[in-house]
Parts: sequence; C-alpha cells; structure tokens
Amino acid sequence: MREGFVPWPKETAEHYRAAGHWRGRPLGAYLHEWAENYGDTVAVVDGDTRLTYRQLALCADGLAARLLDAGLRPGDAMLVQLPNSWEFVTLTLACLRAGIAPVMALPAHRGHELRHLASHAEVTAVAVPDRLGDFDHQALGQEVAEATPTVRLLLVAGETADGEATSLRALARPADDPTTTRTRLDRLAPDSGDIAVFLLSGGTTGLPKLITRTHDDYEYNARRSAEVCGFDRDTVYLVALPAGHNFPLACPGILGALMNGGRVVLSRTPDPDRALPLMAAEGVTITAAVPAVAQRWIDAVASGRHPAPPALRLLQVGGARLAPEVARRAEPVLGGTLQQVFGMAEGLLNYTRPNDPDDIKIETQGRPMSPDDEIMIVDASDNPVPPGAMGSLLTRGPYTPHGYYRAPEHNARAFTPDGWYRTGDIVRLHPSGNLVVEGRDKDLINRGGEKISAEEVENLIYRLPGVSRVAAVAKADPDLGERVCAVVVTEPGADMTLESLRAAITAMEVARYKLPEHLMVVDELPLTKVGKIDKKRLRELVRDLDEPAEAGRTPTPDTAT
Ligand code: OOB
Repeated sequence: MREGFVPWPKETAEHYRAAGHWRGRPLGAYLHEWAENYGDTVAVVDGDTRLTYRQLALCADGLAARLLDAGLRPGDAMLVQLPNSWEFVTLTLACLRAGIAPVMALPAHRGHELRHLASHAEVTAVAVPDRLGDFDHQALGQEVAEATPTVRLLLVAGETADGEATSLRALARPADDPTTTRTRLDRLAPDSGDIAVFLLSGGTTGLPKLITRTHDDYEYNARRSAEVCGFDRDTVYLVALPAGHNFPLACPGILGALMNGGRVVLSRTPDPDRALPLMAAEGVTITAAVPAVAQRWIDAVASGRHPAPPALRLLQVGGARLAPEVARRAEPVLGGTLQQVFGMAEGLLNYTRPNDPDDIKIETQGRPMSPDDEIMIVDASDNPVPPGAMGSLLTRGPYTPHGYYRAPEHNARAFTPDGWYRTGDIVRLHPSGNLVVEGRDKDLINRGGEKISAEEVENLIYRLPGVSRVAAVAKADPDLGERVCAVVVTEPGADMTLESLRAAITAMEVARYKLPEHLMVVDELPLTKVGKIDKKRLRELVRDLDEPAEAGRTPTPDTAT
C-alpha cells in the first residue's frame, strides 16, 4: 500500500466486510463478469463509436497490458485529463485492471493544477487529449511530463501524438492473445484494499487535496448508488458533467451503469443544444446535472427550443444548492423523477429516493445511502445539536476515507481524532429524516458546482505586485449560485482592474473557472474580534456590487474546456 494512505480502523473494516459492503474484489475483476453477462450489448456510446461489453473488456485488457509493457507497474498512479469520451472509460477500466490509480483531473485544469497533482501523486504517466476547443492539451501534457521526474509515459488521445508521446488509441485495442493477457492481468490484480482512484477534493486549502478511494469502497459507492437509483439493463445513462468527477463517475454514474448492463452515453458538454438532442436520439433514461445545468435544460424545454427528453426517468441534481423554485419545475417540464443528491468526493452520498413525496424531493437534499453511514450534526464545540437545529455535518462510513492522501497536517483539522470527516457543510435534519443543506463553514466558493478554494485564489493574487491584502469571497449570483469576488487592498499608487487581475492570473496557467469575476478595491479589510478577515461581513459588502462588464465574465460551466 502506498505511503500516505490513511486506512479505516481494522475493526471498522471488518464490519464493512462482514456486512457485505466490501466484497474483497478489485474493480477491474468485474470487467470480464460484465462481458460474460452482457456480451454483445452496447456498453459505451461516444458519437459514432459504439463499444459492446465484450469489446470494452478486450480493449481495456489490451490497453492495461500495453501500459505494463511500457514500464508502468501495479501501484503506480496516472494523471488523467480527458474529456467525456470512450477513451476516458477504456483508460479508467484499464487502469483499474492493472492496479494503476488514475488521478482524476478536470479538462478545465491547466499547468498550475496539473503540475501539482502530478508531483503530489508521483505519477508515472500522464494522459491528455490532443486539443480541446482552441487549447493545446498535448503541449501542456508535455510540459507537465517534463516537470515531473517520475513520469515515464505521455499518452495522447486524439488524432495525433507528437514527439515522444504515445497514441492512446493505438494502445486501446484488443491484445494479440486475449486469453493469455487476461490470465496475466488476473495474476497481477491489485488488492481490493488498494487505491483504485484518486479524486480531487473541492478544497479549502492552497492546492487541491487528493482523496484516495479503494477498490472495496468505490465498488460499494457505485453498487449501492445504483440500487438506490434503480439502475438495470434498461438504463441509458448520459455523462454530461466531467466524467472524472465523482458524481458522473460512480454516483451511480458510469460504473453504476456498467455494473448493471446499462449503456453509457458520453456528451462532451452539458450545453442544452447538444445534450438534449443526444438524450432524445439515444433514449437516455438517467442523467446527472448540477443545478445551473438543470436550469438551462429546463429553460430550453420550457421555451420550446427543444422537446423534453422522451425517455427520461430520473434526473439527478446535486453539487450545489438547488433552489426549490427550480426543483419544482424539473418534473413537469423535463419529465421523469427529480432526485436531489448531496454528495462529496470525500465519500458520503445523500439521495432523495425516487418514490419520496414531492415536498421531500423539492425541499431536502436526501438521506445517506448506506445503513452504515454515520452522521452527526454538531455545534462549534463538536457537541450534537438538538434534533432539527442547524449545525456542522460530520460523517464516517464504508465509503468515506479517514484522511486525505499525504496530508497529515490538514487531516488533523479536517477529521476528528476518531475519524469523523468534517464536511464543512451546515445542515439540519428535516423531520422526515432527510438533510437540508443550509450553508457551509468551509472557505470555498461553489460556482455552479465547481468548487474553488478561497485560499488558493488569495495565494495567487498575493503573488502580484502592488497587492497589500486580499480576500476571495462568494458573490451571490442568479445563474450559478455564486461567483468569485476578489476584495483587494492595493499598495499606494498601485492600480488594479478586473481585466488586469484576470490577465495576471491567467498567465499563471490557472483553470479559468477560478478567475475572479468581480473585483472590489478597498482601503482595508474588515476584521473579526479575534483579528481574522471577516468574510461574512465581506460577503454582505460585495452583495450589492454592480454586475461586471460582459468581457470579464467566464461562461457558465461547459465541460468542453
Ligand atoms: C459533489 O462533490 P464535490 O466534492 O465536488 O463537492 C462536495 C461539496 C459538499 O460538501 C457541499 O458543500 C456541496 O459540494 N454540495 C451541495 C450539494 N451537493 C454537494 N450543496 C448543496 N446541495 C447539494 N445537493 O458536489 C458531489 C459528489 C457526488 C455526488 C453529487 C455531488
């Protein structure tokens, strides 16, 4: 096991095994079982590319073997930054099969994020697309590979692989001898307690933390989610959010659909003009959206621009607060059942159930999926609040790890000594037993489901000349819920505009969604009684700031770039 992984306590782990949550098999071992059960059924649809279960298993095995032939070893990690594509699915399964843990970067990430992730996980390989939109990911992948001494292999998905890069498509085909390859991979299979994937934390710290998810816990995550959501062979699941995010990957997402013989349809973007026609054409029955995306789909159908997706049975919405007014329109406009999902890459998943009464589906964010999820709502001294009162949510459970990867100092704050994860969310228990998310006490900005660490943005701005003090806070926004506002005290004579600030941060190769969309230059920052920056007061101050010029705005989340 990799150093830096924080295991569950022994007795707790035994309980999860005895309860049948953890099955003791690595995720890759299921691949051939699926192929045997569902053989010629289509598993993955990406544009004109359709892969049956059998083809998927053969391609993933072939790719896994070639990764090992190229010098990667079980126990390695690979930085994966791919768009929603058949290559993403095949590579993820190949990694699971070979015991190589993918680090799930988002297509929006740039050098600043990728270099950190690659070096922190000591990845031996990097996988990028050739280009997305007008951005050259291959060149970025090359830079990251060069900057990371452990990297031995650069994989490029797309038409061309330049220089030392290897074409992913060339490797992702069946092995010459599939039977021997299968036996070889079975023999090398990882332990089910090993790290299956590294997910990215929304983050409240300077740089994103890595979350280790084991084969045992992640298989349960997807399997139990699929039970709750009623996935079966008729499920056609649309991946509209970035596939490397926990929600579309395993809640129940791609893995949940594949486990049940369903079909995974990939869309490069959640844009209604692309996603809604695709849903109609492929008979999509289930999909997951963040509230801002759900709202755009609702508007596109309500305005008559697109018909409602005809086969939609379940619309999952989560990642950020869903306004009850939007929730109320979802079922009548789009059809199907609305499901609210309050989840986190760190583990705990809350779902409203498809047969819950309307008021529960509209007003609450659901209840834990596992009988062994433990939740506690506490006050500032970690004492439980009375039932129904607001407090901070703590949790433990069979798919919530007890620590971030290689982060002992942060773990001491983010987890209690007896292993409860401090979610940073302020919730209350609804009389029905469901949770209602009321706010948060962690310092991040939730831009329509995209999580931005305030500290990370502040650190970037502190690097600029002429900055004396800075605070990044959420400014309430009708479309996205929140956008980043930078509040800056400049040094005498220094000049700063939103445009100059955004240009300077862009030059640091930072993901675009983190760029401030509002700027307030002030003489001093308000402080609390103990001398900390008073962010609550700042949020009130920025609430009434004018809308910025169009030029300064970043488009609504669109996973293409
Ligand atoms: C999902 O995961 P992350 O890791 O990107 O973000 C987790 C955080 C939560 O701690 C909470 O602050 C917020 O996102 N959040 C919600 C929410 N769902 C997540 N806030 C209000 N209402 C909701 N329904 O966002 C995620 C992971 C798996 C499934 C769904 C969402």
